[in-house]
Amino acid sequence: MKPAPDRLAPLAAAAAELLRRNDRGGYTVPSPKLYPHQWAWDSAFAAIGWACLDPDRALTELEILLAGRWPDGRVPHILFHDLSGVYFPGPDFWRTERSSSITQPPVWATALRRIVERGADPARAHALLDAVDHSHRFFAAQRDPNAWGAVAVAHPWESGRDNCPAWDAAMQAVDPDRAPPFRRVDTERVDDPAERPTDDWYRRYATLVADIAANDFGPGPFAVYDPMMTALLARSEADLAHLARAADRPDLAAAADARHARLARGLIERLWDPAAGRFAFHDAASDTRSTPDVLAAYTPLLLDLPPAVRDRLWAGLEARYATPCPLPTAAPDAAAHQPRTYWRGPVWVNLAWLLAPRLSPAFGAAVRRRTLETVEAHGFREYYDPRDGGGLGARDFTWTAALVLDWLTPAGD
Ligand code: 2M8
Repeated sequence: MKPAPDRLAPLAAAAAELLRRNDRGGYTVPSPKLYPHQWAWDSAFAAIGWACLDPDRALTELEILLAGRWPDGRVPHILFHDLSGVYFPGPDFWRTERSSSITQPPVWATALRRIVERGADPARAHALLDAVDHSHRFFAAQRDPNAWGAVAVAHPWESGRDNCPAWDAAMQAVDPDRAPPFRRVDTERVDDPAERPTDDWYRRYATLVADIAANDFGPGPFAVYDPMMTALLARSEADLAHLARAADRPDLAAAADARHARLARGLIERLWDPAAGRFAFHDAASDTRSTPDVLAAYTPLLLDLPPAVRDRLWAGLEARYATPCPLPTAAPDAAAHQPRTYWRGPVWVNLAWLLAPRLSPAFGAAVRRRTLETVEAHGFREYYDPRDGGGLGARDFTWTAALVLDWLTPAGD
């Protein structure tokens, strides 16, 4: 590995040390205190960090993750390998053996491609392609009620953006009083409980978990088309196709290419909103479209979009998301914006990492530089205040460290 630029070498070393500390013998916990299990997209980002240190260890992370998938292909968003870790909701609440019953943004093909680029054993990586393909097929089968060629999430947790303003209206339709009894533990594990979703939202989350179990683990009443989930799956399909070609698996590559094309079309035909200049969300249950000004609405930038669409998204982000610490998860001038509350405003390093290479070159470089400065100044936090970069949520947060390490580790060595 080539050394990181000098000034940031201590940051890279600290990131590597944190990954090792959060390693539980093959999988990495997002944060020892708040999230003591294996989360799906966190694990994929962790693997990207591991690839800078030990590509074989990175593959192990994804092997363990994909081995946890259900017979229908879903990769559970949480795998509970060690039942001693205190977390709500645990397997009893999900009514499962050792996992949650929903999935998460499918970024494992994107991680796998990166790991292979970092020198992982191609044969071992290619052995995962059928599992990845299986996990991708789950989305068209169970998360596209209108057959639009897009992804509708069945629970806010499935999106990874638990209390994003995009879910506000659909969550109002969920009855908090039907929630089975439970006790939260998350609010005891952060400095300020106001940084977490409200108790009212937790009751609605819990109702949905019970509804999904009651529907034999098919989707419950919540079904909101999400441009970000759709874009991440489309991007993953492209990455799977790339890997399948390298593995000389033309059938797998053709299937992933076809799904990629369908998702890219679905995004433009169903969710692009020219009046707003960003992508829309669509509540399939109430047949209602909305265009909240949230960062997720810009994430189809991960794909090769028509230039006119790309330019509108770039203009919107540069006008409204260039906060001192970019990119806030909701536009600061949006009514729903809360700069210190979780997915309603704070900055998350995984979104900066994903989007920086897809922005205009100058803005992308600024996002990367300022994100690194923030982490250097405030540590590996879960999220950051967009006004001054102040650290929020969990400490010792894995994906922040993993993706910083990726940024600081030159490719091709
Ligand atoms: C957060 O979500 C979990 C539920 O899945 C929680 O709040 O307890 C989200 O930020 C999610 O995106 C993330 O994967 C997870 C673990 O870091 O925490």
